[in-house]
Amino acid sequence: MIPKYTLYPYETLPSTNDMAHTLAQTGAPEWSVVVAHTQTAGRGRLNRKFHSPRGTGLYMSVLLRPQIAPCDALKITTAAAVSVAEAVERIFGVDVKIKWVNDVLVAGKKVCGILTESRLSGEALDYAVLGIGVNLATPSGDFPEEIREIAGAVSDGTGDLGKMRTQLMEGILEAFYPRYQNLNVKPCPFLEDYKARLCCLNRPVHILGEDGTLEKGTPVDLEPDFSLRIVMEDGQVKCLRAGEISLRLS
Ligand code: BT5
Repeated sequence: MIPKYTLYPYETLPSTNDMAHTLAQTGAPEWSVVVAHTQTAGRGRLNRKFHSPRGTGLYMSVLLRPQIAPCDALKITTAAAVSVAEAVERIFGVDVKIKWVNDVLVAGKKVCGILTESRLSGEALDYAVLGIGVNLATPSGDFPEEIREIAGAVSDGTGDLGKMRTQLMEGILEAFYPRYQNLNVKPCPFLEDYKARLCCLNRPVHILGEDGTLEKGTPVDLEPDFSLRIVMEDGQVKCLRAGEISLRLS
């Protein structure tokens, strides 16, 4: 089922996430959905840039007001990753994987990034903005040099990209809605779906720490809180949470 959403469409925005924060702070209800044809300051985690060229991407932010503990906010991102994967697979007929924790891959290339930003009111979660950027097609003139090796698209660019954008946006909302309603259910009902799509299990990876340290290890399992159980090169076993580290596939 698709949630009853209110669409805020824009031609150009600095960032759809910023606009969703503005809506949240002026009292907009959840399922307010901001989309833009292009973003001039689209961002990823740690203020990294998310390249958002006009016409070839879906850039959307969903305002949510979940009744969950702040420590469970990561589940919004993981539920969204599985939902994007499912919708892309259904609509474009391609095989979709997830690179822990928030990247969605097709043929080993990143086709989507997800950025969830939550705000607290005292100790409780006030609201969350779920930002999703999907490359529908490769931009004319290709991706910029710095991401050419890693970025990909969900389609070959033939067909009506405008129609695809709407179809994908609704497909993502439809797949996300039931998972969102079950965020408090334990054990997490979408953990196995997420794990089945993980591309990093049982293969060696580089682990980049927050402080810039680089270590090698092999992720062997996903814990119930979505942290990764990793056997480090020296045999030590560590459970690492998103935010503490990022992975580089070797
Ligand atoms: C992300 O961060 O991938 C989260 C991106 C979220 C973007 C959406 S678009 C709608 C909403 N509004 C926003 O302002 N943001 C959200 P992260 O895991 O930190 O990855 C960032 C890295 O991905 C960059 O440093 C590049 O290496 C790479 N990258 C940038 N643009 C890309 C693109 N279009 N496709 C694939 N990779 C990209």
